[in-house]
Amino acid sequence: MKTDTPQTVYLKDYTVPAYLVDTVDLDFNIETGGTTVTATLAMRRNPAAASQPLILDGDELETLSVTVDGHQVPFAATASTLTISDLPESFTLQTVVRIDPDKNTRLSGLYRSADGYFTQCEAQGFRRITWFLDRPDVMSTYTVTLHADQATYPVLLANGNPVDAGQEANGRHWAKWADPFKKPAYLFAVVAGKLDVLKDTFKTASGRSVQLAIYVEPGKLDQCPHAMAALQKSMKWDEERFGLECDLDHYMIVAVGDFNMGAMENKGLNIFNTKYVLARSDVATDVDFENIDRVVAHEYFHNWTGNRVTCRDWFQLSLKEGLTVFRDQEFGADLHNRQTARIREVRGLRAAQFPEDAGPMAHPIRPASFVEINNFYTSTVYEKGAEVIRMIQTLIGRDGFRKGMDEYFRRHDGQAVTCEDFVAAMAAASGFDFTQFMRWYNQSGTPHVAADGYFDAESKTYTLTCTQSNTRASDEQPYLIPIRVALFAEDGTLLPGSERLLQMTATTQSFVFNEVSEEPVPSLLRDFSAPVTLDFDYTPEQLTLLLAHESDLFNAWEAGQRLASTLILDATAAIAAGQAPVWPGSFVDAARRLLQTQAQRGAAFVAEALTLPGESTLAEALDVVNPDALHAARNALRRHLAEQLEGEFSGLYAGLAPNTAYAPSSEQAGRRALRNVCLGYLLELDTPAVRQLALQQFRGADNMTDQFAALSVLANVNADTCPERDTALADFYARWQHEALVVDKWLAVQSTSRRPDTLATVKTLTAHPAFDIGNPNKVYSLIRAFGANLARFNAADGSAYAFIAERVIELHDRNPQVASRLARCFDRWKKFDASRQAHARAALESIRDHAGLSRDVLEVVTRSLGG
Ligand code: B3K
Ligand code: ZN
Repeated sequence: MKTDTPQTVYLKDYTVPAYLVDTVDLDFNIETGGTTVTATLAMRRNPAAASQPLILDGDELETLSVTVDGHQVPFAATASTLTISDLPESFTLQTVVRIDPDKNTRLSGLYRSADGYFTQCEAQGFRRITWFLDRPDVMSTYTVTLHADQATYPVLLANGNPVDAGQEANGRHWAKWADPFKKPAYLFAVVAGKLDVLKDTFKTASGRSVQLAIYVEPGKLDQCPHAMAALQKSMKWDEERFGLECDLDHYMIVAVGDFNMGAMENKGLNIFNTKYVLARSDVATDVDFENIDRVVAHEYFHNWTGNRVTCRDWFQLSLKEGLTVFRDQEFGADLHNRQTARIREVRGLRAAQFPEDAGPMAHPIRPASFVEINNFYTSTVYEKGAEVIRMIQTLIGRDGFRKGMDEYFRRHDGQAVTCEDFVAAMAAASGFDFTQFMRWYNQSGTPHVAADGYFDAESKTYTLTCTQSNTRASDEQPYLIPIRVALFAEDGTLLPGSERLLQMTATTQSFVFNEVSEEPVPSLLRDFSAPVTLDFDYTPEQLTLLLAHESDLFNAWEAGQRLASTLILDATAAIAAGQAPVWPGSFVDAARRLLQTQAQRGAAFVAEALTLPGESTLAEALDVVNPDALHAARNALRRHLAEQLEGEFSGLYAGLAPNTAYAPSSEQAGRRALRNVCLGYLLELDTPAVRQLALQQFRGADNMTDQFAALSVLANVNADTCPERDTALADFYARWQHEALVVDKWLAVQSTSRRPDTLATVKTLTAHPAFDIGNPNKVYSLIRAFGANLARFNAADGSAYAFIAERVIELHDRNPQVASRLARCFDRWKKFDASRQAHARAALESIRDHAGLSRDVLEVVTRSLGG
């Protein structure tokens, strides 16, 4: 919808709905040129609300008829509301509307994709299908009938159970579905298409049999088994860990290539981006396989955390999202490798959520206001939200948390509730006082903790003093911060009895450790026990000790990241001042020792520990970022390590060569990850021999992980001519041009390249037949990924800012949600020098001043410009 004047919605203004909808009966007549939707709603006045007219939500609906109890009634319609006054206490409202899913480029509501029609209703897409009270606290029981041409759309699906089906005149057919569970409209879904299906079953703990089905584009059935196995594993895991059983007879997943986000948890009829369903070892990487496990689990877990208990209003989004991300993280940790999973979660949080929390779109995990709710499906609501849930578990223990979950469902099954309701159940089950903890829901910004240690040899005490500050607003209240700590002796042994969970509640607080006979090395925030930044004045020797000896592998990794960050940031300053960076030998020695711990600590861990902090994470530590110097500094350290450890990297590369047939197991994935990290370092040397080595791996690989890793390192080769690079890119496209998800990888590997000519390449690729601005995956792979390429997006001449701004304008009306995500590339523009800021401001203003800007983009751009 074009902007009227975008309204801000406030949490504090919440009121209960004026009317309730007990049952919904929908009839879809899908025809070429338009779909007619007849909605029959059994409604009644909400006894809890004051008497007022009925105001229904709609968007781009052509209204054909409105009747109440079978009679035409007067109504007042605007583009987004339909108002009916003087209604009885209870009544049947019937509306008939026409919609045009073939022209629905926003992919919200009912829309067309290659193989048929699909829906996306969260957050407010249902109103693009029919007039409704489109808010999550209106829950109803649905029956749905679909009519369509049988040959073109043989598969007709809706939520719930199939109850009837039949033929109609003119080669058409129909199917009727009934969902026994009450649900909010955002969980509604239908599909009409020509799709292949993989079927299986799951037997629940109580012995019921659930029919499972995964629907995909014809010809893709051999890419479904991994997702099916993931679904079965998720169902089992939720029974074991949380005692939660699947409540459905039918659980369907439908994969679609045009989808705005990852997947959607519609009751019994999940709709997924193909990216999180399709996998086969030659087309999907280890990371893809793991992501599919996580996303399939995530949507399945929503069946309880989101669907059975849903959100009262959209401000409570983290109630279901933070909790469900935490659940999928735990599932992933149990299924794969707990410690590297944690490392990757934190890496992701630092790369995306910390910058968000420090930028113009910062918001608490429960925002207090929004203009467009789709702008708040953020890494703060999701990933920081999951960290907040994790802290609850840390504070009350795993058993306490499980009891709290039981209590939550005992109290709220079938309801639409708030974050307070969730925390109250946790409090009731554990006896823990969460009053102060609730600030995590209401304050934004990443808290900072400064820690200082004092050892008193005489009293054998070690006093740790911590001071917290909120980086955004000094007038905000201190948080309850759980800080997991252990103390280490100089020889690297853990001091007995020193492992503690500190609960920091004051702005400044001291914690005393007794019976400490030597000055210890504190290991702070073990397992990343709170989403904060933490400083302690470590010496490089202390960090080296933790990297080598800390048994909490997260903090061992963290020590390495701290060492590397300091070096890179110092080198950035040196390079900016025209000096050469200096690298201490001790760092190389530490890296060398790290390589030797592969057998004990696992290849996956070593791979993570050898991966330097990313540029966007490093940039957050700087007041003014010189992106070129930062980029040069990080790469210089990589090259230095490669030069010093060439023998080790080559040896490990050879030693880790595949010795069994490919399987996406975490053990094998760890070996591949480390081997490919070695390859990456070797390519820093950019000799003819290492280029050949990469090309050999590219050609010889029997799996996408190794093939793509080789392609990625070649795509970074900076030399003007690099035949290996050109060959690999060309061969890859020639081989995979018909696999859309692999083409996405091909686009992303070029848009994220370090090469200085990347913008030119990206521009050229926008005209390539492989690119389609109407497909979100393509836009994310080529354009948005480029926007996250710190050095290239922040080119000094502002050319990349202008390019992204043009793409945002090109997309804002066609697909506001995707355009708005693209506009977020500008989030950190104020971190750069005045000249870059001037270019970025001009680009943002060019978007803002575009006539009729969608409110999604307008909200992001206005906030970015500081309005
Ligand atoms: N709940 C959906 C996200 C919907 C996004 C709407 N803009 C997917 C998920 O979190 O599981
Ligand atoms: Zn979710």
